[in-house]
Amino acid sequence: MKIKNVAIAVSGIALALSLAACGGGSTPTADTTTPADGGGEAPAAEGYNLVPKDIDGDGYITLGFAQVGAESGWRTANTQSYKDYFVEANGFKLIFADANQDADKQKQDVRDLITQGAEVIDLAPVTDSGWEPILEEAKAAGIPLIVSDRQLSVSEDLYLTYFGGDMEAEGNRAVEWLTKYMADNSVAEAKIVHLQGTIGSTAQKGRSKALDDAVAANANWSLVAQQTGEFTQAKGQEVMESILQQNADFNVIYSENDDMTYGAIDALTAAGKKVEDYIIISFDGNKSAVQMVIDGKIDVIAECDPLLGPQVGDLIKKAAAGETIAKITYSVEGVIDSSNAAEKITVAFGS
Ligand code: GZL
Repeated sequence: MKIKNVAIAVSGIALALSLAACGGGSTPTADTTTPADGGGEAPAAEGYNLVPKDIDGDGYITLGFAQVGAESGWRTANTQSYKDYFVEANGFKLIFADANQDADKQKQDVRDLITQGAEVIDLAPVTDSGWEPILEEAKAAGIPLIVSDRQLSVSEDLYLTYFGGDMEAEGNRAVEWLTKYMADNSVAEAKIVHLQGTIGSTAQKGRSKALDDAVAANANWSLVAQQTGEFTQAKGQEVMESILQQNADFNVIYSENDDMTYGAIDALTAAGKKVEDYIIISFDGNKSAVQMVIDGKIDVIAECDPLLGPQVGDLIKKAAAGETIAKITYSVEGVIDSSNAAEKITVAFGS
């Protein structure tokens, strides 16, 4: 039995939470590495000398956006931030490609963007493997490529810059929150159901590594179940239903995005369980999920900012103007729990 009420009673839990803005299109921090010089004589980055420019002279830079899909509230907000920002009023045109969460289709999407006249490509990769040949083709075609949202394990001379969340850091914030919650509330054991995101995405890899490392380091933590819910509500519900049918004994749910969390909560409710009896950890920070923190259903959300469009646009403009841009820029993110949810819901993204 979770002792959340006691936690509220002894309220004094003052988590040193990052009050960093998230979801409000916050400008990137200085949390960057390997400065890259865009334009001019200097290469845009070590071994990478392509910078965005108006190749066809129509007065606009055409961005080809290779998007993951439409699997979650985060993705919907992410796509909208690009469609809102990359417009002629801001000096851009947009060609949009939706991979429908299909990694192979996405590789063809990038090839198509090259032939369709993209002058810079933004790739949000479904998964992080097998990209080198495609990135080589974009480079050979003289089209600068930006990686956003999820990182790639490729040589830095194959892309201009990365902008998005640091997924392992997000996972570590969630794990640190759970560690403190257990200590402050005398929770003896963490028996964990782990709902993973799309296997092979760096969002899943980073968030899963943080939990796997913590389970290995804490004798009183154990994984009761670990399965992908593919970042969707329907699959998250299906996985939780099957776990409940096995009468598994657990007290913690570590769910790698809000949509799978919604599905898991639906499954618990349908099975007659009291949601408040479980310590529920989620990722992203959709408005509905933040409301569930206020309502006492979700205990903590590790933030992940989807509103990347304006910030990527800013990096493109800087590189096009020959300014130095960092090779990697991570979003400013923190955690949302009962201590700051009322404030965070005022800037939360989505519905
Ligand atoms: C994270 C992003 C993840 C979100 C999910 O940057 O790639 O994919 O956490 C989304 O909601 O589906």
